[in-house]
Amino acid sequence: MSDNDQIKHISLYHYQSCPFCGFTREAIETLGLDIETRDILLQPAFREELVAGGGKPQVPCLKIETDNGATRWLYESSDIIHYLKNNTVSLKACA
Ligand SMILES: N[C@@H](CCC(=O)N[C@@H](CS)C(=O)NCC(=O)O)C(=O)O
Repeated sequence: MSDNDQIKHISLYHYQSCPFCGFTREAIETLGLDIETRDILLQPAFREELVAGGGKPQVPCLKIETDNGATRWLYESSDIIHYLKNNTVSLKACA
């Protein structure tokens, strides 16, 4: 997957008390992005998806699905925020 691929859907795997998740949610809000959040403590099925797809239960993790059927699991809050700042013009929430 390249950063130029068209984004079809993005979801953030997280939980409320995780500080790194908090930084990431704040960045999403500041950027005005409309992104689905999936709490892995409230919904064990989300934790299973994260481990099966991403390989480990670490949060935050961004699941990026593209129009060509590719899926990328992006860990590390700083990498996630960098990605969102540079690749998400099409996800801006309507005012
Ligand atoms: N360097 C990572 C740290 C993330 C991290 O430590 N997350 C904790 C929760 S606050 C976690 O998921 N721990 C469980 C694990 O790593 O398996 C980041 O900035 O995203």
